[in-house]
Order: sequence, then structure tokens, then C-alpha cells
Amino acid sequence: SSPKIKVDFDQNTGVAVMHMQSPPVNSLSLDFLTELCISLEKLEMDKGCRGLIVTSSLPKVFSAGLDILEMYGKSPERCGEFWKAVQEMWLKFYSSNMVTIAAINGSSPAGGCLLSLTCDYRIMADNPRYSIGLNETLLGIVAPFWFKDTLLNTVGHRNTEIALQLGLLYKPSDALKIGLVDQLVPEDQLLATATQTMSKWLAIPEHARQITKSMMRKPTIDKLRSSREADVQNFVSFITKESIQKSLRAYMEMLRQKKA
Ligand code: CO8
Repeated sequence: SSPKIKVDFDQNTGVAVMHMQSPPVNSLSLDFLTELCISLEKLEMDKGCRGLIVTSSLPKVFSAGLDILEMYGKSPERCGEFWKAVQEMWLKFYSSNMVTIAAINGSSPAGGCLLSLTCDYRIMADNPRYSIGLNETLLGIVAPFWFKDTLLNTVGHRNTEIALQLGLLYKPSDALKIGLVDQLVPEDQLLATATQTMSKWLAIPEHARQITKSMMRKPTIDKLRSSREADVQNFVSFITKESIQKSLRAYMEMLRQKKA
């Protein structure tokens, strides 16, 4: 199959742009998650690469989040394998030594929002048709503690409490208000702005910045690292419940209806 990720690396600036291109909506399947991790690892190991911009090459969608089909009608073993890949993606991106910037050029629900939250900075296209947030409760499922922690670290306790319970999907102007994104720009200026922002971040003495990033994120990362197996078990037993499978089915049906 064709690569789901295209990486453009500029050796002169040390900045890579990762374009997600897994049609129709960049949903995070096991394959796609694996490819994301491999791409990141390669860049991480390249000493010349100091900054990473993550964006989508699909129209209107940054990432639709976890691939719902990976959580529906699958064996417990397969669900466990999938969940390990979700954990791995989060651990790798959240602990990256590079400066990471999300250039959010479309909707970014649930796992898509999580991916952007792993970055150091988020710039979103100012289009009121796009939305971003952790909408898990709307699917009848619960955002795991490390999704919650990542949001909490970004927008604070009160905003997280509201956002997670109501499963809010924010339009860009509201996302900016609570700090879920850091900046809005017209869509045609998104990559240029991300590149300018990147050079500002890369001008900071690298070692000092990296240690600071790690200091801020380490407690959150260690929490999952020390409980990965239990978190997998928890996911598998939750997602394979008949009532949860029913919720997912209803949600997929709703997506289909909305389309018709
Ligand atoms: N997974 C699988 N397929 C998807 C997904 C998805 N997340 N999202 C969309 N699709 C499919 C649609 O069903 C549709 O398929 P088809 O063409 O066969 O009918 C196709 O992609 C295109 O979708 P749309 O027609 O809806 O495209 P639009 O451009 O109109 O809208 C959106 C794009 C806004 C992304 C819209 O598709 C949408 O809202 N999707 C749902 C997003 C969502 O709610 N994702 C949540 C996933 S759950 C998650 O990420 C975290 C789970 C944590 C687990 C915790 C358990 C313990």
C-alpha cells in the first residue's frame, strides 16, 4: 500500500514536515500508528533534525482520531495490540526531544486532538467549520487517564472537567480562548506561520530547552510507562463489553446518517 505519511526534511533548517495522508480522514489504525512511530523514530535518531511540523495533506481533516473500526468487533488480542500502538504513539510524540508543532488544517476530534496535544505548540486554520476536542463521551467511551492528563497539562483543571464530561468539540475561536490551541491563522498561511514559529523555538539553546520540556512532561509520561500493561487490560475489558460495542455501533450509524 502507498505510504500514509510523507516527510519533507529540509537539511538547511533542520526542520521536517510530516504530512499525514491516509484517506479518507487520517484515522489512526494499527498500521497508520505504526507508520507514525517509525517516521518519528527515524527523525528522532537523525541528529540534523531538530524540529517537526505535523500536518495533514487531506482537505478539511487533520485526523479523525482512533480508527473506530479497530475497536469494533475485534478480538481481545487484537484490541490489546491496537492499544499498545496508541500508547506507543503518545509516548514517542509526547517525549520527543525535537520541537514539535501541530499545523492543524482541519477537524481534529479525539485521538486527532490527542496527537496535536503531544506537540509543543498548536497553530490552527481559522475556519469555523473545523473543530477540535476530546469528544470520547459522545461515543459512550471514556478518555483514558493519560488523554485526560495531556489535556489537563494544556488547558487546566476546570476547562478539562468541562471539555471531557461534555465531550466538547471546539471551533477554532473557542479552542483559542481556553488555550487548546495557541494561535489561529488563515489556512493559506498555516505552514508559513508554523515555519516562522519553529525558527523562534529553535533559536533557544537546545539542551536547556530539551531538559525543560522533559521536566514539564516526565511525571505524566512516567505515569503511563509504569502502568502500560494495566492500561491495556483496562482498555480491552472496557472496549469488548457488549454495551460499549453497542454505543460504537450507534455512533458509526450516526456518522453514516449525517452523511446521507
Ligand atoms: N474511524 C473510522 N472511520 C472513520 C472515522 C474514525 N474515527 N471517522 C470517520 N470515518 C469514516 C466515516 O465513517 C466515513 O466512512 P464511509 O465513507 O465509509 O461512510 C469516512 O470516514 C468519511 O467520514 P465523513 O463522511 O464523516 O467525513 P467528513 O469530512 O464529513 O467529516 C470528520 C470528517 C469530522 C472527521 C467526521 O468523520 C467525524 O466526526 N468522525 C468521527 C470522529 C470521532 O468521533 N473520532 C473518535 C474516535 S475515538 C478516539 O479517537 C479515542 C478513543 C479513546 C478510547 C477510550 C476507550 C476506553
